[in-house]
Amino acid sequence: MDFEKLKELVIELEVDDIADAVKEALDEGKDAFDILNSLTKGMDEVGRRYEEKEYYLTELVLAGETMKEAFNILKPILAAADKSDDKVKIILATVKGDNHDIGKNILGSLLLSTGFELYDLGMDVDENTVVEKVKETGATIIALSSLLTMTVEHIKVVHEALQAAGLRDKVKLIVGGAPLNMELAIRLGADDFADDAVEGVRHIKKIAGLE
Ligand code: B12
Repeated sequence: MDFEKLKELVIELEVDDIADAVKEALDEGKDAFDILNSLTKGMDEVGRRYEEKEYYLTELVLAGETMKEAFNILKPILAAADKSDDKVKIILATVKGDNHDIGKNILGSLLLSTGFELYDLGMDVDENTVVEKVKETGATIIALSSLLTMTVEHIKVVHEALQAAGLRDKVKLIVGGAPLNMELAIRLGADDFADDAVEGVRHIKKIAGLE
């Protein structure tokens, strides 16, 4: 199972075959990160086809499902790559009103494999859920994803809810997603922004004081 074929399976929306293909690649000794990377490249191409109007919403949904099937196989392996104790706790969520979670899930998988204790709240998450989770877990990092221009303002809502709860100076808030950049992120009350998941992990390590 070569990497090009894995990428093709995402592009061709082979939701029923992807899990076996990922298993096959793992059995052959391929690295879980490299597999994830090929799948992400496939997803990039799906996004391009959607923008070019070669693919429509149905295809997008199927591509999302295909990625999820693959993640289910990869997640425990990525998580097992790390064995350290005393992990930094991080809350991950896609903001309220936004149902895009593929990028968030990639970041989550990488964080799990890099030594964080991850609390993934899913998508369409409101500010109170985030605040409650900070109280419950004592997490020191919050990572929010927003793919829609319409929903980026919700980052500010979370920032303000944390302030109101007296928690804002106890946590670092990092955000990501295509409509964002550093300037907008800071304006919305975040501490940091990163372009992609790999960069995101690097930034998160830094703000967590790990490097
Ligand atoms: C797949 C997809 C969907 C799927 C989502 C499936 C799922 N489970 O996620 C479905 C079909 C559900 C969907 C729905 C919609 N979508 Co859509 N979708 C996409 C698409 C094609 C790809 C997104 C994706 O997964 N990319 C692959 C991942 C890997 O990349 P990513 O998400 O950008 O994440 C990377 C980085 O941004 C970063 N990152 C992401 N989050 C975070 C967080 C942190 C903390 C950090 C550090 C980094 C980080 O790291 C990731 C990996 O490197 C994009 C177009 C595109 N090319 O991006 C449109 C797009 C995002 N969708 C769009 C729209 C408009 C919609 C709909 C409103 C369409 C509609 N008319 O119904 C709905 C909204 C539903 C809702 N309420 O959320 C627009 C948004 C425009 C805008 N700026 O507001 C886009 C840009 C398409 C377009 N050009 O019009 N969509």
